[in-house]
Amino acid sequence: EGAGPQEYTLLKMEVIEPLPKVLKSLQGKQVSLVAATLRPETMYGQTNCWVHPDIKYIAFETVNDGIFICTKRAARNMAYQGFTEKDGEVKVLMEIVGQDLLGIVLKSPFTCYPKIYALPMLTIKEDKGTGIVTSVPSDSPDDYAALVDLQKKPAFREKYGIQDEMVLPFKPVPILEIPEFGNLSAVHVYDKLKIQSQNDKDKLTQAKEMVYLKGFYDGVLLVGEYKGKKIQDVKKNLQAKLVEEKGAVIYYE
Ligand code: A2H
Repeated sequence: EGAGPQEYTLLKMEVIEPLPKVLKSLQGKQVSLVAATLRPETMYGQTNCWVHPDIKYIAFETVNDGIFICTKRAARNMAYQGFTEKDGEVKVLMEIVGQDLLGIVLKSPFTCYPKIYALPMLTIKEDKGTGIVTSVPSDSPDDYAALVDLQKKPAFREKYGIQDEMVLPFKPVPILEIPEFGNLSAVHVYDKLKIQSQNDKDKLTQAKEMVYLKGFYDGVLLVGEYKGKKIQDVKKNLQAKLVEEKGAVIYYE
C-alpha cells in the first residue's frame, strides 16, 4: 500500500423502517450501515450488504448524515474528518455484534434491487474500512464467492438464521463489460480458477488481480447515465453523483 491515506467512498446503506428490534431505540432517525468501497462505479450491481457475525460494531450520530453503524475504529477516524459534532469525539449510542445485524433490510443507492439484506461474510477484516462491505458479485470475486457459499449451502444459511428469500432471488447484475471477461467478470474468473469458497484465499487474490487492472482500464459501463463510457473516465463523476444525492460520503484512512 502507498504512503498517503487511502480515499474510500463511504456508501450509506439505509435501514428500512420499521427498525428491527435491536435498533428500536433509534426509531425515527435515519440509520445507515456504512460500507467503504474503492469501486463507486460498481454500485449499480449491489445485491446485499456484508457484515462479520463476530465483529463488534457501534451506532453513533453524525452531524449531517443521521446515524452510522460501523466499527468503533472507523467511527474514531470519522470523528477527525468532520463527521461528528465535536472534533475527535464519538458518542456511542449502542454497541451491536454483527450477528445481530444479520437479516436487516436495507435500501442502497443505484442498485436495481429495492430491498437488500445484511448477510454474513467471514473474511471481513476488522481493521480495514468500516468492517461493513457492500456486495457486488458481478465484479468482486470475494463477493461472488461469499454469495455462492450462502446460495449453495442451506446449512450455512441456517447457522446464521438467514432466510431463503434474503439470498436466493439475488443474481449478479451485468453492469460492466470487460474485454476477455465479459459482463460478469467475477463469475468468469471464479469459474475459470475453480474457486470453491470465500476461504479460497490464494485463488481469490489471483482472481482479484486478474479482474482489477483490466476492469479499470478497459471496462465499459453497461447501465446508468454513463452507459457506454470507460470506467476510468467516469469513476470520479459517479462518486460525485453518489455524494450529491446523499448516498455516500468521502472517507480517508
Ligand atoms: B470493494 P483495499 Cl466490485 N474487509 O468494493 C474485507 N474487505 C473489505 C473491507 C474489510 N474490512 N472493507 C472494504 N473491503 C473491500 C466493491 C468492490 C471492491 C469490487 C471489486 C473489488 C473490490 C464491492 N465490494 O475490492 O484493501 C471493498 O470491496 C477489491 C480489493 O482497501 C473495497 O472495495 O484495497 C475493498 O475491499 C478495499 O480494499
